[in-house]
Amino acid sequence: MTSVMGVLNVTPDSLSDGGRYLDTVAAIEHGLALVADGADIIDVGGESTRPGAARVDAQVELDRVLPVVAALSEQGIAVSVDTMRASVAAAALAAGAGVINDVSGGLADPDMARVVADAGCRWVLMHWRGHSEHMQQHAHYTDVCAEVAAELTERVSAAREAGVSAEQLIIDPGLGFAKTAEHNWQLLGDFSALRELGLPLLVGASRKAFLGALLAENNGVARPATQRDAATTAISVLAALAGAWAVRVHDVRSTVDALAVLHAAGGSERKSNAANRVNPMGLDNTQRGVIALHGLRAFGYHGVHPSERELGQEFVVDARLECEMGAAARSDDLAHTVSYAELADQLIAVLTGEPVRLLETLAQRLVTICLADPRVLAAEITVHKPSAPLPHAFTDATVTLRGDRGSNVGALFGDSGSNVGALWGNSGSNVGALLGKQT
Ligand code: PMM
Repeated sequence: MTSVMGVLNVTPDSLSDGGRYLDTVAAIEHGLALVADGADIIDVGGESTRPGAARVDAQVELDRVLPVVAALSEQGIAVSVDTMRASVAAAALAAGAGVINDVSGGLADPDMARVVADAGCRWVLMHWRGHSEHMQQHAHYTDVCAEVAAELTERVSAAREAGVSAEQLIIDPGLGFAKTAEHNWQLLGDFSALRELGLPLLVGASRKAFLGALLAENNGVARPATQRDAATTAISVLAALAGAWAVRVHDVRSTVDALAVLHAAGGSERKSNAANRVNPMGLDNTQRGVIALHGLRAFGYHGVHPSERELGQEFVVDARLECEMGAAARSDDLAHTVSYAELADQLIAVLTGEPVRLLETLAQRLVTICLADPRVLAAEITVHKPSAPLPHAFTDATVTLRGDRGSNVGALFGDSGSNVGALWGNSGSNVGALLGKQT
């Protein structure tokens, strides 16, 4: 299920809640209220990023966010901090935050990648083209979906080069940041280019100006920010159907309610465009099945011993995928199911790729690959290392790891390990498709 990130702006000037929670006590109370409403994580920000906003001093930002981060974290609440500054991120992490939500995608502060790499925390890389004062000057694209995906790919590469692992990263298209309303709708209509990055997706549409414009009065007056929650909730549902990892919203309760309905109706387990085409309502037409691959073999260099790193050895993988396969069963079309040939290629690429020390880590990477397809509801991987360097007679050494689709606070902080890739589809499911557009 898609997680809900509640917005807590400790600022005087944010778009819809500026000034309401500038006082520390009021901010903490609001954070607790968002949790009571069902938020999975609270995103605490101390610097407004509304279009045209000027920057604040690092110390001012710190003074605003730190007591709130500390108070909420102390109560066991999952906290992210919305900051572009490495110094603020480091202090917030020390105060208990578990996620850095960096709207600049690491561009604003060259030290951010090091802080994140050292902490091993999750890092939201949002698409960004410059500070709020001037960002709308950069809202020029030929193909906004392709360009946003390409620029985020660069940010992901830079993060990886700085020592941040893929498991730490989350991407965000940055709706409203150097984007016109039309750009935002195009991005929401087609996530396929972003999906190619293979990372969890955060969507932040809440109360943004493009919704005010959509809902404007006949005389052109935009709908006020605080009256855009129903439209925001509709986007959150569409984002969840498209496989988003989380939505960032002000009105947590209505979002949680809407996602509960989606879940009860089976929508959060049916993100496949293909499945929806076969049965657009799709509420009672699912069939679960198992796809398995046994004895997939490849030569790799994983292991703790230097000799294993140097000489390599054979690894064998068994994969068992629990899948939604009603659409394929009805249509007899390979496009409607998980291709085990393609899956095998992807698993082999991991086996023969970057060496890791532990079979557990290897198994986790393989589970993540399996769960990247939205039709896979659960995946179990067994990795065999029959030639492990043991001074005894033995036939096999294995590790088995299972990952279930779904997200929770543990998953947000990466400690369940298996859900990172799970929230992305790779079968072409997207909002445009859900709205019946050709993509
Ligand atoms: N939008 C705002 C602030 N932080 N972070 C992420 N990751 N994604 C967003 O879309 C985003 C963000 C601006 O909205 P606000 O002023 O209402 O908080």
